[in-house]
This record gives sequence, C-alpha cells and structure tokens, in this order.
Amino acid sequence: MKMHRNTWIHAAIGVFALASLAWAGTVAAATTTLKTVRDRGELNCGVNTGLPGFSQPDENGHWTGIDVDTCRAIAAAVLGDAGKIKFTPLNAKERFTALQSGEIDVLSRNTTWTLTRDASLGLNFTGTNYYDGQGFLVKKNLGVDTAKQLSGATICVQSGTTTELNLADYFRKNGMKYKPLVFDTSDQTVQGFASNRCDVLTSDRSQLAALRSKLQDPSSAKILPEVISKEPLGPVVRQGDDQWFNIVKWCLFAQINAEEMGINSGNVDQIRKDSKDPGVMRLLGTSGDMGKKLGLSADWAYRIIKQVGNYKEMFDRNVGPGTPLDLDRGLNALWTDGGILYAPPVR
Ligand SMILES: N[C@@H](CCC(=O)N[C@@H](CS)C(=O)NCC(=O)O)C(=O)O
Repeated sequence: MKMHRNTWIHAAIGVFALASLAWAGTVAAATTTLKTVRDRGELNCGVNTGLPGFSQPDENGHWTGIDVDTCRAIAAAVLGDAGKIKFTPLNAKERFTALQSGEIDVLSRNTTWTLTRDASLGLNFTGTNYYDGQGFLVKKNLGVDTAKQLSGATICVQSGTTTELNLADYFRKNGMKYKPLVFDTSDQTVQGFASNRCDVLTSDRSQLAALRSKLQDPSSAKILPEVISKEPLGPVVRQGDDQWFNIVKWCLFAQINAEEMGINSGNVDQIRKDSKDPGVMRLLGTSGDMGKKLGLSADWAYRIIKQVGNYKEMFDRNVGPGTPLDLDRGLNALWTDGGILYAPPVR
C-alpha cells in the first residue's frame, strides 16, 4: 500500500516537473529572460547556502564569492548595476529544480558540468568559472598517505553531488570497499567527520582546506594528494532561451578576455579613453556593436570590468593567496600563463 502511494507521489512530481519545464519554455519564448529580468529590475541568482570563497553571506546578508561575482557580472551587464540581485541559497539537491521552475534566472553554485545534467535536465552549462577536482581529507591517525590505502574506510559525503558518484566510481575502479555516510549540507558533512563518524571526508578539492580549518584541531587532518575527478564548475541557465544563454556565457568570457588584455577595474576608464587597439575597443564598446548582438548596451563589458573586475580580480579577491582558501591559479590560470582558461574572441 505504502509503495503504491510513493509511486503515485513520484509520478505526480514528475508530471509537475515536466509541466513547469514546458511552462518555463513558454515563458522564455513569449517574453525572454532578458526582458523578464529587466522588467523586474533584479537578477534572481541561485547560489550555495554558504561555501567559503564561492558564495557566502555575512551577518548583514551581504554575499561574497566567485559564484556571487559571476552573478554580479551578469547584473552589471544586463541592469547596469552589480548590486541588483536577489540571491537564493540552494542545497545540492534542490538547485536544478529551482532553475527549471523559473524561480531563478541563473544557477551559480559550484555546479559541475556533466553530460547527464547538460543533456537531460532541460538546462545549459554556459562555461567554467573554476576548474576543480575531487579529493580526500583524512584523519592523520588513520596513518594513510594515499587514497589507494582507503579500502574499508567510512567516508562522509554530500548527497545529490557528483562527489557521491565519483566516490563510487573510484572505489569500484580500484577494487576497494568503502562505507558512505551521506549528508545534505557541508556543515553536516564536516560535523560527521569532526565527531569521528567517518575516517575520511570527500568533496571538491577547493573546499578541503577550508573545511579542514573548521575543525577544532585542523592539524589532526590532512589532504591526500590524489585528484580523482574533473569538476568544471560554472553558471547554468534553462534551455530554450539562446539569447540569455549567450549573455551569461559572454559575461564570463568578457572577464577572462579582460584579464588577457590587461584591463582591470583600476585602469578600465583610462584604457577606454585612450586605447586604439581594435580588440580592446570592441570589448569596451568604443567601436563595433558587440553589445547590440547580445541585446545589451555598448558598454556591457565595461560595466562588468568597472564594477566586478576581470577574472584575476574575481579569483584573487575570493579564493586567491591570502584568502581563507589560499588557492593558486593552477588550472585556472590563463592559457597564456600555463593554465586552461581560454575565452573565445570578441569580434
Ligand atoms: N561540484 C559538485 C559538488 C557540489 C556540492 O554541493 N558540494 C558540496 C560540498 S563542497 C557543497 O557545496 N556543500 C555546501 C552545502 O550544501 O552546504 C556538484 O556539482 O555536484
């Protein structure tokens, strides 16, 4: 009997999800997301509930992080004001429904681009604002130096994530056994690890140092050297509105191209006034009609750079050396500096 009821509930949820997808598609076709956002005067951005360096509110409700700045760049380009945003905190499981249903215009929540998510959820991944990879945090008294020694371990992991899936793949591939202990939030996951319910915590590697610093005795745990997956994290939009897809895509590309051209929030006014470099002039809107092609004003990229900064400024401010995450650029360096950050040309 109970089985039947659950089956019905699942079916009803499925129908509802499909109906809201169709509805979102209709809305997009009728009005466009750009128009909706402009009429509203505010961008609805889905972010993490609280993840150091990526998206976190302070005690006054002011949000910071690389994912938050990615939203700010869109608001600057579309509304002329990086502050006109409503942030919706979402956990891993609820994030895609919030986007599908139209509750948010863009999801910017350390979300990994995978085939299944891209091709079967009615969503589009627009690019990568942080190249991450999965790793392990272990108690030092476990006496382990490599992930290959983790057979039989109990591992704390968050539900609804690629982390959970990669963990299963890794142990299967290496013929090892493990016991997953699954939680809904990263706070609960750290709690599980801190209270010795598991020997190992696994998550995107960018987070491990920050999670370790939350322990009562951070020196009791260490990060293993292995990177067991590719986690390209970036903003996501609904399928069915190509103009909005392009806008979100090119906001990030503008920040990356600005870094490559040596344009930042401090020198952008001077460069805009003086530069005769055709590429710089196209990006800053002093020549050509790049903004118009996106449905935006000519100074769309200037506003992003002036108000939010180029990619390097966004990286350094939120996750770079001297911040609690203290990450170096690594893969996230420009292609011209040995990394893989590469934005298509503005022309
Ligand atoms: N990038 C992965 C993992 C994303 C994820 O939710 N990671 C956890 C662990 S770092 C997190 O952000 N937790 C914060 C929270 O929900 O409180 C994915 O897209 O599935």
